[in-house]
Amino acid sequence: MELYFSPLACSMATRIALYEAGADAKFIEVDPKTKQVLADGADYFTVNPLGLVPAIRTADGAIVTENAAILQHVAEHVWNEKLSPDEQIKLRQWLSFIGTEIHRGLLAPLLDPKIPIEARKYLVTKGQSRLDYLNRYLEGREFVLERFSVADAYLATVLNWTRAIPEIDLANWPAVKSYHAAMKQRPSIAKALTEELALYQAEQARHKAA
Ligand SMILES: N[C@@H](CCC(=O)N[C@@H](CS)C(=O)NCC(=O)O)C(=O)O
Repeated sequence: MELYFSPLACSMATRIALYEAGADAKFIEVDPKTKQVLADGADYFTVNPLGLVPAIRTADGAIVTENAAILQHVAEHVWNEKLSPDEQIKLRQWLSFIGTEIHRGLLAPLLDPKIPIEARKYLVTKGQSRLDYLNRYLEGREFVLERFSVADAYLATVLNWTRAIPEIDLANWPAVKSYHAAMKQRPSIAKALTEELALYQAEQARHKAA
């Protein structure tokens, strides 16, 4: 399998999921500004016409985009996970919640330096109810489902961005904060974070020099 990623982006969730399985994978870095594959300058729009990471090339050569689809593919075909119908529904529900309410609906726009101040205020206010809901759900839980799943890989990845968003202080949501702290100790997540942080710093230096 090949994973197209950018450092510390949501694509890190798939890296974590692949590390969890000890899977053989090729990681292909995409520069988020130029949309070129770093190694050879290839045009990433030919892989994903939206220019968004992640994308994977499966063992059969198919390109799959969208976090929720990719993560479920990895769970089914790389982890060979057999979920009960109830667990499957829960997994889909949580992947959708993380993807729409937390990732795209709240944190990603707050990381965009071009967001107008009024939109920023609006999102921070609206986001409280999503984080309150997540906090209530995570109280007394170790994982999103009953055991570690690709939903944890995704949630841990996006919560990591709160470090760069002053208005979203996880201390206000203690269950979310302790969940995230525990996730960061998990070997697959710690390894992904360390590696991608170094790549992110290199990316920033490259952009500065350009
Ligand atoms: N709906 C997409 C969203 C993916 C996404 O937001 N990717 C971000 C990185 S976290 C990205 O590539 N942003 C670059 C851009 O917006 O041009 C999914 O779930 O995969």
